[in-house]
Amino acid sequence: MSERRESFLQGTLIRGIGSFYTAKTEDGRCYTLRCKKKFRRMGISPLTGDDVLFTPGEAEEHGWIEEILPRKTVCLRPPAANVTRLVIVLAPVPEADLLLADRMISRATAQGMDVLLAVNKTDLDPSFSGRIAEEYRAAGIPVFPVSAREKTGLEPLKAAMRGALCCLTGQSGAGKSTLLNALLDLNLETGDISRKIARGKNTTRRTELIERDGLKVMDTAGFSLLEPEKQMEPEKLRERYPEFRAYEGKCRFRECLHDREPGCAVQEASDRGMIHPDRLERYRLLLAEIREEWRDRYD
Ligand SMILES: Nc1nc2c(ncn2[C@@H]2O[C@H](COP(=O)(O)OP(=O)(O)OP(=O)(O)O)[C@@H](O)[C@H]2O)c(=O)[nH]1
Ligand SMILES: [Mg+2]
Ligand SMILES: [Zn+2]
Repeated sequence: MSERRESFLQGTLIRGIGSFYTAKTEDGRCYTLRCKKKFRRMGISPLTGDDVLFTPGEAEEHGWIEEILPRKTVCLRPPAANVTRLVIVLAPVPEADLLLADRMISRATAQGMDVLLAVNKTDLDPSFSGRIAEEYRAAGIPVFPVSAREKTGLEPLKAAMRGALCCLTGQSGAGKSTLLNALLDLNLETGDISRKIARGKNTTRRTELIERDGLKVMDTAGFSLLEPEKQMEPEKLRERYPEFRAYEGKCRFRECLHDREPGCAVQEASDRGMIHPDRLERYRLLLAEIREEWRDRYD
C-alpha cells in the first residue's frame, strides 16, 4: 500500500461538478478526477477544499481520487472542507438576517474558525456597517465596511483574508461574487436580486476555490435558511459566544445558561452596555431551539 501511495499525486479540490472534481497541485496544474466507489460506501463525499491523493488519468481520461486527507474543518452549508477563516457577507439589501449570521458564527466558532464580517453595499446605506460593528464589538468579530460596486474598503478586507483558506458565505444577493470580482479582479457570474427572486435561484450554484494575489478563497452559493443543530447539548451554545467568556463563573448559578436566570452576570453586563442586547436576545432564541431539539432527541 505505502509503495502505491508514493505514486499518487497530491492536490486540493477546487470544484466539483456532478461526479467530476478538479484537483489543483502545488505547481498549479489541474486534473479532472472521479471519486472511487469506496467513498460512497463509507458515506464520505469529497468537498471543495479537500486535500486529496489521486491517480491522474492517461491523456484525456479522468483520474481517480484515492484518498481524502484529514480535514481541519468541515462545513455542510455551504459544502466546503478545510476553511479556517469564514467571511460572512452582509448587506442592507436584501435585508441582513442576523439570526442566520449568528448561526453561522456559532458553527464556525465551534470548529475553531476565525470569523470576519464584510458589510457590503455601503453605497446604499453608509450607516448600516456601524450598526453591525456595534452588535459584534464585544464578541471581537471584526467588521469590514465595503462597497463591491464602488470598490471601496477592499484593501483592509484583503489584508485580513491573507494567510488562511477563506470562504465567503451569506445570503443570496448579499454580493459575495461581486465582492470577489472586485477583490481579485475576476469575472465570476453575478445576478441582480429581482432576477434571483423571480427564478427563486442562486446565481452561484457551487463552491469554487480561487487562488490569486496571495489569497485562497471560496465563492459559495448563498442560502437563507440553516437548520437547527441536532444532538447539541444546550450548555454548549454559551461557549460559542466570545463575549460571554469574561463573565464565566460569575453568575449566581454555576449552570446558568444566561436565559434570564436571577443573578446572571451576562444579563448584568448587557444592562451595563457591555454585551449587545440584540445579540443576547438572538442567543436566547437559538438556545430555545437547541433545547427543543435536545428534548426531542430520542423521537
Ligand atoms: N449597490 C450595490 N450593489 C451591489 C454591491 N455588490 C453587489 N451588488 C449587487 O447585488 C446583486 C447580487 O450580487 P451577487 O454578487 O450576485 O450576490 P451573491 O451573494 O453572489 O449571490 P448568490 O450567488 O446568489 O449567493 C447584484 O445585482 C450586484 O450588482 C454593492 O457594493 N453595492
Ligand atoms: Mg454568487
Ligand atoms: Zn448567566
